[in-house]
Amino acid sequence: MIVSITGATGNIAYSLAFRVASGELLGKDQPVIINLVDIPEMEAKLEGVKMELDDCAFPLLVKTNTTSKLAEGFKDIDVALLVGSKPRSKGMERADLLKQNGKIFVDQGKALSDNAKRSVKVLVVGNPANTNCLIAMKNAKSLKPENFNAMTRLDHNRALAQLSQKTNTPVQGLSKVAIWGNHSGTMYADLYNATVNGKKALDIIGTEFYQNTFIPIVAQRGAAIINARGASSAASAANAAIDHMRDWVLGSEEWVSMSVPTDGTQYGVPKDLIFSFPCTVSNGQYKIVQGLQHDAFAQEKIKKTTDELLSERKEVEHLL
Ligand code: NAX
Repeated sequence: MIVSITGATGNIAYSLAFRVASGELLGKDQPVIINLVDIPEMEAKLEGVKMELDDCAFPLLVKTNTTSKLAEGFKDIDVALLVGSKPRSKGMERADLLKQNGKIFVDQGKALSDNAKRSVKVLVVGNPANTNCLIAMKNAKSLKPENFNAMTRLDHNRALAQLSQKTNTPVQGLSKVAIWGNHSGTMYADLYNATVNGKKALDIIGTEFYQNTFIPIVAQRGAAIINARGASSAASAANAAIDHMRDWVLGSEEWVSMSVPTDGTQYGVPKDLIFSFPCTVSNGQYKIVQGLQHDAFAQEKIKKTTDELLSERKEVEHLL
């Protein structure tokens, strides 16, 4: 299988590429070709990443290609991990970031449409991930919306980790955690159905702690990492990208949070957004978990994150 990684000389890719090559993404018996894609100024550095991948002598790594041409980087690929984007510079407004990065995803959507396999699975990691994903999807005229996801798995994993620590329970004892909405501070980390060794999580941690401590910790975790490490999440983001794509390809009966295209029929969320829901996956197809109830607190949270996604979409309407 051919896996393309954009932003391949960046921090996340420096962890991601090596884990893809070692078989952690597609399985320990699946040979892979990796296409490392970045902008022309990064070509020399791309070669350096390739040299290090070569030097690992990964048995499953058939070949590594480096390129700054999207048509080459996306030719016949099975998996696209779209990590590359511009970081927000000093004084830059979020709207400017949306517009600048939005343009990148117009070109990438078109190039995927023209070059990738029809069955390609595309995961957008580069921020603002949900809206970038919408732009890529809308510009990939010959692919289906279902080919496109954005990443909220890092938020999902952060919620699992916090619940694990609070209840002193290993992660494998936890189930049915969900992230709804946007990969941003407005995301809704939902524990209403979550269980800890089969018992209701909320009965153990209490609603007060859940609403006033747990939710803000998960929502602000990215900023806390930057404060502590002096750099944004990289290895944990790469790990989440591996988790998301591995489950999408190989399946998951356990709920996993995936930002997927909406069609207007799911939990009252408007059509044409990329919105995170709890999902299960089988045969390479994700399915949104159906029939969940939302109380007034949950409804308000979901409305807030939906409104944010609608306002982001408005900012980039001309790119869709
Ligand atoms: P870096 O700044 O280290 O790397 C970004 C890379 O993208 C650079 O190599 C740059 O040359 C490349 N790039 C820029 N424009 C490109 C283009 N048009 N085509 C291909 N490559 C291009 O950032 P890094 O720490 O790796 O983070 C990458 C992205 O992930 C950022 O947008 C970041 O905000 C986002 N994140 C998303 C997360 C999520 O959960 N969805 C969490 C982690 C991370 O914050």
